[in-house]
Amino acid sequence: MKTPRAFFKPLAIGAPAPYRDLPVRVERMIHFVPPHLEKVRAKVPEIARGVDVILGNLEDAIPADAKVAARTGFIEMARSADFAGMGTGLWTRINCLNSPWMLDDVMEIVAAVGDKLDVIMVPKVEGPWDIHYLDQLLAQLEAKAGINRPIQLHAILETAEGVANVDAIALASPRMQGISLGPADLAASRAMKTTRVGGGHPGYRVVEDPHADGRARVSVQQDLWHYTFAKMIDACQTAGIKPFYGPFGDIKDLEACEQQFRNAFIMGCAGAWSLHPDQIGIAKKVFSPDPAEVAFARRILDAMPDGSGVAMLDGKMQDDATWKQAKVMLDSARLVAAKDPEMAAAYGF
Ligand code: 1VU
Ligand code: MG
Repeated sequence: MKTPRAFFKPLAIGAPAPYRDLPVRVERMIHFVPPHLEKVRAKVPEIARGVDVILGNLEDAIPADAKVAARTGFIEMARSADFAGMGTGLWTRINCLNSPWMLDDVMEIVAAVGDKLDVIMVPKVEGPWDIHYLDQLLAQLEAKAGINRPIQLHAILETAEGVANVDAIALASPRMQGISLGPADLAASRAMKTTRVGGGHPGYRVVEDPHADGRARVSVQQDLWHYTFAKMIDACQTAGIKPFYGPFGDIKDLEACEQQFRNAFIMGCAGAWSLHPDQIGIAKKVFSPDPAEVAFARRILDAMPDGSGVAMLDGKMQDDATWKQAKVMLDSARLVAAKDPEMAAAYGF
């Protein structure tokens, strides 16, 4: 383990100093695009205007014979627009560390467009050693390319071993920006008996006790992901990085997608992935605090100007702890409003 003083030292001569704090950014949706498809790539500058983050995916869902085309397509895509100028994050998801493509993904992309790249998403992270490896490699490549701000790392939590090590992954490097739950690979790694990408399962439920009169027993679907979310969110918030929900694969089931995203938002996540244009609006709506909740949060802050003491609002007790919750809500709304004029109007800012 590094000493506290060494933690923030650049890992290569000439590499930029690591961030002490996360850059302040709104990241309600990480929109996935397949960069080997010229038709989709052509739409990227337009799509980028309507999302918080655009991500060129190189890993799963890209056919093996299109891996190189996806990498060169991403480089083209990165050059196709001024993402920073429009306030949109530019990310890529590289292939996993034991694949034949990962090394060239990182080396070629950083050399070509490293100055435009905000975050590298790393799949199937098992432990802090995976992050340490990339931390060192990126420092060397940044130094070589003369990049003057660090490229951040985002881990996908999608193996049983990764979940067991999530605290150490979150704390592995000052490059860590956040962690996403990857429910599809995680299900396979855990030998869960599912064939879906995120969301609930009709077989995973609790049934009430039998009734004496024999009437039907109520049975309710439960949340398969609650334990993992809670563990991931605690790890991220302890480390001062951001937790995210990952993919929701039933593209046509917008209602279930919205519910999965909302569960993540309420539990503390900053955003989710959008795999299809139809999921962008859902993420925008869910991960922007609700104007009615923001209005109530303002009333709490107004009722307790110095954040201490006790007050009653609509029959509900408020004290220092609800003041802090209200502050989280209002700070988050202010961040969203600074980027999104429509939401700023809805909040009355
Ligand atoms: O109307 P057009 O034909 O011009 O456009 C189509 C389609 O090309 C476009 N579109 C997209 N544009 C930008 N970004 C996208 N992600 C995107 N997806 C689709 O929208 C128009 C309507 O599309 P559609 O409803 O006909 O949908 P398709 O059948 O064409 O595509 C559906 C899939 C799911 C295949 C497509 O959305 C996609 O490839 N999404 C990304 C998938 C991905 O990145 N998967 C990996 C992450 S999830 C993971 O790793 C764990 C499982
Ligand atoms: Mg995966």
